Amino acid sequence: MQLSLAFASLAAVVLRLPQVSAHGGVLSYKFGDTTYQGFVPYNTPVGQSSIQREWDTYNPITDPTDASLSCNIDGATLTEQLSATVAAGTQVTAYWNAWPHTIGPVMVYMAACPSGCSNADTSTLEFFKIDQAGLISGNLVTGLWGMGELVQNNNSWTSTIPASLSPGEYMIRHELLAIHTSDQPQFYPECAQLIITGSGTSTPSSSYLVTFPGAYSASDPGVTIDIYANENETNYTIPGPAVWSG
Ligand SMILES: *[C@@H]1O[C@H](CO)[C@@H](O)[C@H](O)[C@H]1NC(C)=O
Ligand SMILES: *[C@@H]1O[C@H](CO)[C@@H](O)[C@H](O)[C@H]1NC(C)=O
Ligand SMILES: *[C@@H]1O[C@H](CO)[C@@H](O)[C@H](O)[C@H]1NC(C)=O
Ligand SMILES: [Cu+2]
Repeated sequence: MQLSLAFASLAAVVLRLPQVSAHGGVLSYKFGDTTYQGFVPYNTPVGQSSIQREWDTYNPITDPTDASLSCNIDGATLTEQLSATVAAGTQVTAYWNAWPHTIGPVMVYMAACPSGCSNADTSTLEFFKIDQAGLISGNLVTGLWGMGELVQNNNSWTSTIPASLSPGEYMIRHELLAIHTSDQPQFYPECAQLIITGSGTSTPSSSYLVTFPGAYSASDPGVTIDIYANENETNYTIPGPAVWSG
């Protein structure tokens, strides 16, 4: 009995490894000099405390209108949900697992949480983009992408929180969009909660604000794209709104 149970759990681990190694997500963050561990997926949320919202799988979301596109599956508030207190203007670095994909853009969004982030249904938040990198040089297939730069840079991405941003509670949302498969996009969104401090007074106007789902559609040129059929193209249109820099 004990032996067969051990075999069963071993089999479960072995079966899970391939999908785990093929994809992933943000495992930790650094704000200024302070490191915060993320939620640990594939583990129970019970007893976990993190600034990150819960996410349960390394697998991508492949539908640009998926209900979980805001903060991954399932984006829930932890019972011991933390928020990082960070001054506007601070650099934020997100660290992924050993990231397997190098083709596609990196996008970073924030959203104010008018009623507090821990109570927020993330699909109702109005996100604005603070950073992005698409096709940096070369062509769609052999060129350097934001995601390639992320891999070269220790599987990490560093952005700056706009210095003039008005203080308050915010969600920060990192997103990778892998487009190396010609049949479907792969979205990897990750959210964490922040309390922004400072004396800034700026907030983005409505033209910068989007919701997830809502911001993207399958007909966006940067979402549904066969890079191999257009291998010599050197232009790429990053989906979503323009970057708001404060
Ligand atoms: C590379 O990333 C890991 C986290 O994945 C971090 O612990 C380490 O400090 C980073 N190395 C450098 C040189 O930044
Ligand atoms: C890209 O350019 C190469 C060299 O000119 C050419 O052989 C190839 O057919 C082109 N690919 C496409 C999809 O047009
Ligand atoms: C690149 O530009 C062409 C011509 O303007 C356009 O048809 C195509 O959709 C663009 N590609 C992307 C990925 O935005
Ligand atoms: Cu993957």
